Amino acid sequence: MDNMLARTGGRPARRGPRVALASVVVGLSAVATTMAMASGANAGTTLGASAAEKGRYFGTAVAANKLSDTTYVGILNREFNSVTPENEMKWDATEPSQGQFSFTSADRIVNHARANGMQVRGHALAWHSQQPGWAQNLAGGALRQAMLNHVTQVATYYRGKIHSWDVVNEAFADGGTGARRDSNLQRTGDDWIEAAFRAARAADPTAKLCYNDYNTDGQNAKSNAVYAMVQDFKARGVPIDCVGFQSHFNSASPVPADYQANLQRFADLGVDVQITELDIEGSGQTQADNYGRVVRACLAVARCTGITVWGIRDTDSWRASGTPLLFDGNGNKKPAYTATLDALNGGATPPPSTPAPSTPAPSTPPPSGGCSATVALNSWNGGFVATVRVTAGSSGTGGWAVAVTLPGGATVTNTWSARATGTSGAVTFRNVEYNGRLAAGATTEFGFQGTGAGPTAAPTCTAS
Ligand code: G2I
Repeated sequence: MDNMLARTGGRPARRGPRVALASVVVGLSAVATTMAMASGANAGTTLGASAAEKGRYFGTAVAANKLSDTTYVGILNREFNSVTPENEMKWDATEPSQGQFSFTSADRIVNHARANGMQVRGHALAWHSQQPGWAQNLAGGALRQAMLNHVTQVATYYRGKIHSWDVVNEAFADGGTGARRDSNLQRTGDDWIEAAFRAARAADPTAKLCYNDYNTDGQNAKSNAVYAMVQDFKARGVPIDCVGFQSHFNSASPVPADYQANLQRFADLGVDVQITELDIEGSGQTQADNYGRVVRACLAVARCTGITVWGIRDTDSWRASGTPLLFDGNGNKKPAYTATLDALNGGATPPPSTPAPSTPAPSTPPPSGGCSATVALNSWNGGFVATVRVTAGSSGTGGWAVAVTLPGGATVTNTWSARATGTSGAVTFRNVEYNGRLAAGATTEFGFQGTGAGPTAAPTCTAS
């Protein structure tokens, strides 16, 4: 980790496949420029650098329309190494009309992040709130298909650029019941959450997939229900990698006494935990002490991989009157800032080491000789994403070709981790430079997206 941090200028190196690594490389020259211009941007003197020394990220929610505010951007670039678009990736922003996607505002944030070596948390793919009007008016199968298409399209568009996605946001009810929140999505069936996670994994196998919620920060009926869901998902192989704890605190909803224990019990289920929307209303030393507690709790949990505050200056907050953030309206550091930085620079804890997400290993044994391929299909009305797993036989492969037959009317529009010959009918996908050579029994994945119906016949694989 030390080497990686040195190479990334104190920012946490991204784990994961080539696509992700390329983004860090792209970001490096810009990071160097930024850091040369910034004063005091050394490890231990900014939130991001200090968190990186502990193997974590420190992020903030960002609003695209503030990226022209020089004070705002100055603090953002100096202090943070992760961003979450505050509203720009929500359903109403990204698909204002059904099937018409709009990524302009979200792209401004993603491009700023990548140019400055920051990670991006995607927020949020499926949520009962901030739905476009057309989705609010849907129900049943039509809504389910629309939601899955939305998840697929947005996660595909940002494939390789997102560190973690809030796949499903706030799906459980408040109060003591532990029930699901009633919503149009919930009324499509209890399995809507796992369907969303499977679609997100198929669309972007490189992002960590999170469930995100509030009032789950301590042990209570709501967090117990989320815990049971995560436990069930892990047992059944539903792809989930992380749980986000929003951590919006004030006097009515203070930092719970069992905050750290609650993070730990989720981590013990085999997921990362992240503090995703931290803000604490108050002022002075009391507020500072609370920030210190939250940061120390994260550092004490090995799989607590990062902290995001929900805005930069108090005036940027959704709860501005509660002055809940680390910088005042003029951009000056508050006591809460100092307490946060001190906590990040405090006691040593082992950095988290978590594997990159991966799809479950195939249950079938590797074929003898040659290679085999299986297709996982995520379809909606008018389109599909296919994820193809290639498994080398007993001789391994120097290269491979997978032949797929598409039904009439279907067209391949996008391919990743393979090169396609043809776009309709019989289409052959060949390995790219880095994934052709497979040891005996080893696997690799590629994917393609298309319009029309996806393939139904089994693909054939030829090794070379
Ligand atoms: O409510 C705080 C957060 C709770 N967890 C999920 C987060 O996504 C949520 O963020 C807030 C944003 O900070 C607000 O900025 O979500 C709100 C909506 O649920 C956002 O507020 C909206 C206003 O309601 C809209 O009127 C406004 O057009 O912000 C929009 C953009 O400024």
